[in-house]
Amino acid sequence: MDIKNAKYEISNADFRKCPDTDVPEYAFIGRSNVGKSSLINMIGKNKNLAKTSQKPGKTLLINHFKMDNGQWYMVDLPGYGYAARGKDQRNEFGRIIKEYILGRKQLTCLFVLIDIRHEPQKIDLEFLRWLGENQVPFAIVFTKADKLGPNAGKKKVEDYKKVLKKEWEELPPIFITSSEKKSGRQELLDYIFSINKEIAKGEKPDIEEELKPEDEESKPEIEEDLMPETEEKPKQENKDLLN
Ligand SMILES: Nc1nc2c(ncn2[C@@H]2O[C@H](COP(=O)(O)OP(=O)(O)OP(=O)(O)O)[C@@H](O)[C@H]2O)c(=O)[nH]1
Ligand SMILES: [Mg+2]
Repeated sequence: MDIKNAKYEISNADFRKCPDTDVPEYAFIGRSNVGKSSLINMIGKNKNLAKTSQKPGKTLLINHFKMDNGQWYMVDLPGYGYAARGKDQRNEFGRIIKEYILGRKQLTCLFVLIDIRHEPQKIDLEFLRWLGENQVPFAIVFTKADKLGPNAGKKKVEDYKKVLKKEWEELPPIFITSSEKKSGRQELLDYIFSINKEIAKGEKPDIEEELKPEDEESKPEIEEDLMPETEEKPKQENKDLLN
């Protein structure tokens, strides 16, 4: 099964102003530059759907993309962990993201993107822990798989799982993708469509809502660490998206 269409709808800094819908919504998050916007473009089959950039810190707002004439939505979020940003901006972005994740009732699954080349990073592990503590359903998407050979990529993922297993009883769904090579797209879509189908049937989707880290003690300092940093103000930079 494939998408019928994908269309940019709106950008917001406040989740309360996001579209008033009652359909499932899938958001994409991860460190700045990990490839969130590129992945949305791959899924949407349109390289101009979401704005991408070689420089980190491109996406600064909550961007809604209407899928299949409004049957479901994809949401592009700002990245976290961009060390060049100042503390105030980190907190501001942290607030935008945190409020969206905890407050948006339509959010059905959060895809957390991780660059397949990197060793497990503290900021990502802490973010996953925070999701678990707040019972936010999520899946992990490894990006930029084309940068490694298939075997090296699989090994990286296995190593990552080992690290996760130290903390998590059960692992979330895991996907390996390359927006460059357009790989992993169908697996992601199958997952999304299977959840949409369950929701349409009125069933509670069987996703990782109950995932909880084993160690409840170490609370991540999400306010501080969650967000990217830039020299620029978080102004309505996505004006070019508002078309
Ligand atoms: N080789 C390769 N490059 C990729 C892939 N996905 C994204 N990139 C590149 O990585 C850079 C960042 O991509 P974006 O999609 O803008 O990343 P983002 O996570 O949305 O970044 P922010 O909005 O700044 O947080 C761009 O130069 C992309 O071309 C991929 O699968 N393979
Ligand atoms: Mg982006």
